[in-house]
Amino acid sequence: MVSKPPAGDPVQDAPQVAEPQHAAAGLPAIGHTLRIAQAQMGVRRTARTLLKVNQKDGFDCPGCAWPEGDKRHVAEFCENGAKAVAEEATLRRVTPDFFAAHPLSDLAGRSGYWLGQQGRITQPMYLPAGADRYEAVTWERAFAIIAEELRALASPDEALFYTSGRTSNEAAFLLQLFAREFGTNNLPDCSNMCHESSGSALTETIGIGKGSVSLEDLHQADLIIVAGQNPGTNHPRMLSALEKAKAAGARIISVNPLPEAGLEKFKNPQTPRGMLRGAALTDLFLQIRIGGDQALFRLLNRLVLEADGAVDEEFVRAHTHGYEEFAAAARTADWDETLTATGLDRDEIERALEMVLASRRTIVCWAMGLTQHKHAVATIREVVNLLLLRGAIGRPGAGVCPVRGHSNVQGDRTMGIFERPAPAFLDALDKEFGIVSPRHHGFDVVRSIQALRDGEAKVFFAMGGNFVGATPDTEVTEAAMRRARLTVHVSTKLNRSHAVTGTHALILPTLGRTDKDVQRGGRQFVTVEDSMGLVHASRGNLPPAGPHLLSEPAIVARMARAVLGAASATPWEEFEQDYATIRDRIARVVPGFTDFNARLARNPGGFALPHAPRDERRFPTATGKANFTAAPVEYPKVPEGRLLLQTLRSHDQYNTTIYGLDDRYRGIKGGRRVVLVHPEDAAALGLADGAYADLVGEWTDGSERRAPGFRVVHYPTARGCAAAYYPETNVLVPLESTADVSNTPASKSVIVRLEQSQSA
Ligand SMILES: Nc1nc2c(c(=O)[nH]1)N[C@H]1C(S)=C(S)[C@@H](COP(=O)(O)OP(=O)(O)OC[C@H]3O[C@@H](n4cnc5c(=O)[nH]c(N)nc54)[C@H](O)[C@@H]3O)O[C@H]1N2
Ligand SMILES: Nc1nc2c(c(=O)[nH]1)N[C@H]1C(S)=C(S)[C@@H](COP(=O)(O)OP(=O)(O)OC[C@H]3O[C@@H](n4cnc5c(=O)[nH]c(N)nc54)[C@H](O)[C@@H]3O)O[C@H]1N2
Ligand SMILES: [Mo]
Repeated sequence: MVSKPPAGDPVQDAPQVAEPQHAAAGLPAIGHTLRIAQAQMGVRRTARTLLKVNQKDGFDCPGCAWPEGDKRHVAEFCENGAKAVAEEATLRRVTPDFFAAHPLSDLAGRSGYWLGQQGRITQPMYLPAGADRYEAVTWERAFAIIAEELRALASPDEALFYTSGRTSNEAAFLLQLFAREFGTNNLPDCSNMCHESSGSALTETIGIGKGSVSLEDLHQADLIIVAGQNPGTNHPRMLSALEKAKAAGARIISVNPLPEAGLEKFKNPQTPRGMLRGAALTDLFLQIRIGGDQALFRLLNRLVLEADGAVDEEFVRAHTHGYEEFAAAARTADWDETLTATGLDRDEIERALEMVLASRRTIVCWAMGLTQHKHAVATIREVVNLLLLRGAIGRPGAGVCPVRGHSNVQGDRTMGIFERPAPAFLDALDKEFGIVSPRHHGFDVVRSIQALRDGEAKVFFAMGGNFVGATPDTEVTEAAMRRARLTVHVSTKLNRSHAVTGTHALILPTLGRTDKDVQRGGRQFVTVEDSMGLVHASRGNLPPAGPHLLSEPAIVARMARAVLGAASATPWEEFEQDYATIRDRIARVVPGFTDFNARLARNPGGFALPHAPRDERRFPTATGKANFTAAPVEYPKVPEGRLLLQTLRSHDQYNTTIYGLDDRYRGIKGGRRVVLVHPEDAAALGLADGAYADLVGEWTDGSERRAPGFRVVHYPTARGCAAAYYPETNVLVPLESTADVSNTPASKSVIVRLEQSQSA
């Protein structure tokens, strides 16, 4: 039976709090999954859909970017992947009648949860200037509106083309081609808020902004350090890899301000033994203060330098650059300062060192806990320093493993979705299509918001995502978006960005991963690249959510024809009819994709892209070697009586898409406005468990930002730290608070004070 979407809104936010759990993904996870899936899809559709997730003839899970192993299980998905599928394959529909019943003012007052629960959008919708309701519009008219606005711009750089990481390789390639033919590199993407810091740090140090390990490497590792990541919720299938590594003798260190259930113990639902007993995963839990990681790794590096025979001298000599300068900086690492920065004790760091020294094959995995800080790039470079000292790159079972978020965020970047494209990429693109791409850099996410705010940008186009919901400084961002002339969203479901619009606005409904895609050239598939650089096909098998939907490649192709007209020699129509013709072009432009179509046909499971450091210990950096770096150690300094807040995901959401109100492993349900605080910090602030507080952000320029009415939860986080969910707390992150170099919003370190509030 399919349940109705929630009727009332604003959703009652009344958090109930129980003890946090200590194990993840056992039987309750599966029962929970089926209940959620059946409520959206019904029983038959649930069975038909879930069995196709991540199979060689099926579709790529729209959840995370974790790779599939070569031997697939019948059910190659996790609880949260099933939720992602159910969200998309839902039978609920948002039709023109829905928009007639809900004027913009009504939509703007709804929660993100309510908006998402209404179902799939079925027709193109237009909000004319001054109107209070979206009305149905034909595709032709929609593209004409876009063409008119884009052509009226004083410069192509007044347009912004955003991409969220679910977009396929084919659609992403077309979108960046269109933007460059049109004349701009303004291609901000969700990566700017996500792993940009990893890309920046890795490109500089090892020459390629991607991870260097495969699943097989994880299985062979001696030591896996998981820093700043919550895989039990955000990459549940990674737990199987950790379990396998452990069974083969690996040890695991987790570095996190929170004790995350998935890392403590894993009850594998795919093995009978795992389900019953569960495997303890973490050997050493370093409960670090938020932002203390650079200091931790710097001290570990000093200790490795001092330990007898611990440096892989042959590797350092043959493959690296900058060792002396780095070693001089590392030798100054100070114990006392490190203990202050990390909140750890000496014994814990010494135990970590022993494990590092005992391991020949070390992998460091990380996610948003490292990337979203002011000193994120410096932190990740310090991680690389450790691996270089130990020769742990380009050796089986060792390397860097930034664990990506969106299922194709890595592929979108490979396809050229980047505001700072490499000249060689543009040269190849220009040669293939006979165009002249602009060479000057475009705007990233934060610069795009500033450009809208300052009137420098006037048209905003989004290929997926929820730009105003996901970006920082919500009030500033929403005001900026309202200054746009035209906003266009290619979307599957409703979200906040459809309610905060420019002078006029379009919603263009599109096929999702699970939908069957048939074009004039027959049934199509698309391709994606996972977090480990494996490229494979994805084929939906469900009847599309409605007869009016267009695929993402079709939308870009038609928009391009409408905007560029006869001036474009690109065969947009052919691209729309047969995606294989897009792949032929990708093969000629993007390194590593030679014979793209033929290789896909030969390898149903996909193929691996080349990775010079991993494959041949070759480092394509400016120096031709892997670069050691020596930045000053930084960590957040928090004034007396303040806490350092991280904004993170609950177990029941996908970024701004809220699946439900049950953060099961942390024991919080029924509401999302909670702030997790250490009991002793809370006591010092006079805040009992269950008290309500406003979170007041304090920024260096003296400005304040407020998020009212959060229930205080006494929780075993690191001292001096607090945690609350994103996107409710995005209002607290100043637009100017970003990481050095990568310009990623520092969403994991916001200085806040807690003010007792009356509102519950
Ligand atoms: N179900 C589900 N899956 C998802 C997503 C989702 O929303 N839901 N989102 C997808 C996306 S786009 C992404 S990017 C990934 C995100 O995956 P994660 O990065 O795991 O997501 P967050 O919830 O932001 O968790 C950050 C983790 O880092 C820790 N942390 C915070 N600050 C620090 C610090 O200073 N140091 C250290 N060492 N740790 C810290 C937090 O306690 C938390 O465990 O997941 C992807 N997968
Ligand atoms: N405070 C704070 N802010 C953060 C973060 C944080 O940890 N803290 N994390 C950041 C990170 S890591 C990321 S990746 C960003 C996420 O930023 P986004 O990627 O912009 O946000 P999502 O919530 O993933 O986007 C959800 C919307 O995508 C649309 N959608 C879903 N599937 C498809 C599809 O197949 N095609 C199309 N066209 N549309 C689709 C639906 O309309 C849905 O409402 O948020 C960032 N913001
Ligand atoms: Mo992300």
